[in-house]
Amino acid sequence: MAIQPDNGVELEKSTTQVKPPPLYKVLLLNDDFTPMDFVIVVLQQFFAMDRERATRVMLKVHTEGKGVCGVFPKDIASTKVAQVMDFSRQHQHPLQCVMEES
Ligand code: TYC
Repeated sequence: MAIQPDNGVELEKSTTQVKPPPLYKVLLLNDDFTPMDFVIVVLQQFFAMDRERATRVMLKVHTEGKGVCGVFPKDIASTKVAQVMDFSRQHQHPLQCVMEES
């Protein structure tokens, strides 16, 4: 199938399939030292969760070892990871935040 622009040039329509950009899960990892209330604040502040949802996610991480905070395009996921890691370091907590392709 060809497209005919008004300048007379014929353009071949591309048949290349473009995939949607990959999405990344942002996860929190459990540790023995970060206070539960601090994790709840992180989830509220950086992932826009209300206190109830943040508490549920925090408890999932606490009991299962890890939990998903959200799913984002790569650049947003990596910004979230950096923000959470900086914030945790500033407060001298060892909280770990990682991303993985989903
Ligand atoms: N396990 C921590 C505690 O008992 C709480 C905690 C939850 C730490 C989630 C990190 O990602 C985390 N204080």
